[in-house]
Amino acid sequence: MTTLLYSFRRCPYAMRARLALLYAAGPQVALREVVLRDKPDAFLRASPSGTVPCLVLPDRVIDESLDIMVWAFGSSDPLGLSTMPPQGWAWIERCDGPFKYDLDRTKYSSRYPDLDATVSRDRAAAFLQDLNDQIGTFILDRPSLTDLAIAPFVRQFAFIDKPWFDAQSWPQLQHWLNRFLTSDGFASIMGKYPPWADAGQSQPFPPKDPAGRTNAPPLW
Ligand SMILES: N[C@@H](CCC(=O)N[C@@H](CS)C(=O)NCC(=O)O)C(=O)O
Repeated sequence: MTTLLYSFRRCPYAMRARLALLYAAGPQVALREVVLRDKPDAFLRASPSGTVPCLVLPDRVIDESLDIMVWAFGSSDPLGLSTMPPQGWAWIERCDGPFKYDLDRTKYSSRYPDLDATVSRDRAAAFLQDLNDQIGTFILDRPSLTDLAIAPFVRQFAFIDKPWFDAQSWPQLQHWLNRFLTSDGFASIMGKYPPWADAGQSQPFPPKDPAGRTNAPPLW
């Protein structure tokens, strides 16, 4: 049985899983694009949480994006991205915990009528200020899984109000995000696939490059 990846193009958790599969440059998986408002039965049977990404291996299911990243780099890691100090995991924890909490309350403020969205945005901005101060070229002193795990969430925040994001004094962060958004890797993980329905066709992922290879592109 081939490995299946249930994914959703614009989900930042699914993006980080696809980035890890791309940069691990292991065997292709069969990607199934899920429509979240109409989840296929096979996905709901496979996924304990009903969330994407969800990786279905012959012997087990991995339902958490970070676990999928670790799994991908566990089998191959040509760029050494998963070799990183505990500091990297601490940044990811801040991103997935308090930053994502405030990001959601900034982006979907109408769902939280009792909260002041500017307070949420200010708290998210404090994290981004720290991240800006941390970034040289990458978050750690060399490219790592930390960049892949966090970039999709900074992207999500930035596009809530891109002119506002661009007007902040976060030059390292803005440059880092821009390099990510314009990279070959980002283009490779953002291909558009038709939604998968039960009994539909999966798509091989990562896509092959023009030379027919699935080599990892250089990091941004
Ligand atoms: N902890 C999970 C969270 C994944 C998650 O929340 N994904 C969202 C999409 S961005 C989802 O599938 N939500 C279910 C829904 O909208 O029904 C992970 O890291 O994989």
